[in-house]
This record gives sequence, structure tokens and C-alpha cells, in this order.
Amino acid sequence: MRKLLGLTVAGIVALSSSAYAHFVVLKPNKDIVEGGSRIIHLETKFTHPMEGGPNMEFGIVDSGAFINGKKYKLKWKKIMIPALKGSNKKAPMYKTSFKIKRPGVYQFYVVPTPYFEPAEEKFIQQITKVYVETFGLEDGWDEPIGLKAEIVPLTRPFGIWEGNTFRGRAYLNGKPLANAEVEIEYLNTKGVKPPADPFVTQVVKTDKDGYFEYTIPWAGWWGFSVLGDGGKLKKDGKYYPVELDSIVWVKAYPKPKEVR
Ligand SMILES: [Cu+2]
Repeated sequence: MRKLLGLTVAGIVALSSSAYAHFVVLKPNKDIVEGGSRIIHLETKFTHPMEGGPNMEFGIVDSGAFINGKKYKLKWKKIMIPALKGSNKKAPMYKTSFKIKRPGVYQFYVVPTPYFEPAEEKFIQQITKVYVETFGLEDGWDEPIGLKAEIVPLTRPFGIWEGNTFRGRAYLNGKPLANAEVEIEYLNTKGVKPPADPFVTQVVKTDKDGYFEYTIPWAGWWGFSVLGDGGKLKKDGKYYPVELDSIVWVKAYPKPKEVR
């Protein structure tokens, strides 16, 4: 996925698995709707957000919009995009539109197909959520929606400034996930060049009760991915581990220029 500089793939993976952080990106065109159009546009990709690619193969097993215990289905349109800028190899992304039914906080989620990562000899499946607050009703963002792997925010996941601390609690099969790695990446729309590999993916860990926190350093969309154990899956007669992750995306707004 990146230049290996003469090291074997296994060696590279042992050195730095974090540099390979995969993320399902789930992004609405706005995180807050106060007026105007009642349509929210969403897109999803399976990629490496900070590095800007490559985009990888995936499908959608399940998805929806949750509000007050009610689930609305989403219908996705598949669009093939270059795996890397300018390459002939293609990977899918998906787009959908959702009409706001009533005011409140919508929790959008996607359950992708498990992806086999040959470099790590395992499957990766990332259940991903994003929140949209609509028409002034802010309640409900702190409620789980019953996903197999799920982050429940303790920081309200919309209306966030850069420099705010995002706090969440990770669950796997309904139980708090202790001592797990949390990978954090910026959706790099500004051409930010990390000074060294460890800057690509920020890493924190959950505590014994599944809590984690991270202070968002600059404005933009940020993804939080808690790594979990999803058992094993068979491929070509062999069993491989499944990394079952829970992801949340939040948008941080720039510090106002009056106070910079
Ligand atoms: Cu990849």
C-alpha cells in the first residue's frame, strides 16, 4: 500500500501496523441542518483517510438512519472511482440521499462486508456511524443503536470546535471494550503532509471500562476507530482472524477568526 523501501511486507507490518490504518469513511454533506433543504447527502468509501488512498473494495451488508429507536433504510448507489488518483484500477464508493422525516438527531450507520487484508493475513470489518443534528433537537446522540461493535459518544458529536476533546466509550457485543487500540485519522482534504509515519494515524487506548478520549488538533472530519476481535472467518479452506472495529466520524469547526 505504500513504498516498502526494501523491507519485507511482514517486517513492515511488524514495525508499524498503524501506518496501514483502514477506515470506512461515512460522511454527510452537513452535520447540522437548521433550515433550507431537508435532504442529507451521504457518501461512504473504504480508504486510508490521512494518506488520501488507496480506495479499497467493499460492499454494504446493512445500513440505516436511526432516530428515537426507529430505523429508516438507506438505498446506496455504487460508483466506481480510481483506487488511487490517476490509476486504472477501480474501487467502489457509495452515495445516498436521505430526507429528514422529523427534527432530531439521526445516527447513520454502515456495516460493510469483511475485507481480506493480505498484508496482515486477516479480515477487517468496520461498523461505522456518523451523526446529523436537525432543526434544533439535540437529544439522543448518547444512545447506542445496538450495533455489534459500537462507539457511544460522551462528547456531543456535532457542533464541535477544533481543540475540543472527543470522549467515547467502546462496546463490543454489548460489553465495554477494555484496553483496545483506538486509531484516529484526519480526512485529509487539505493536502496535509505528515512529517513522519506515526503522524498518519494517531493512537490512544480505551481504559478498563472502555472509555477513550482524544483532543482534535485542527478543523475537519476526524475518524475514531476502536479495534476489536470479531472471531474468525474462512477463506480458501483456511481460517483467518477478523478485526471487528467500531468507527465514529465527527466534524470539528475552525476556531473563529475573531479569537485566533
Ligand atoms: Cu488498504
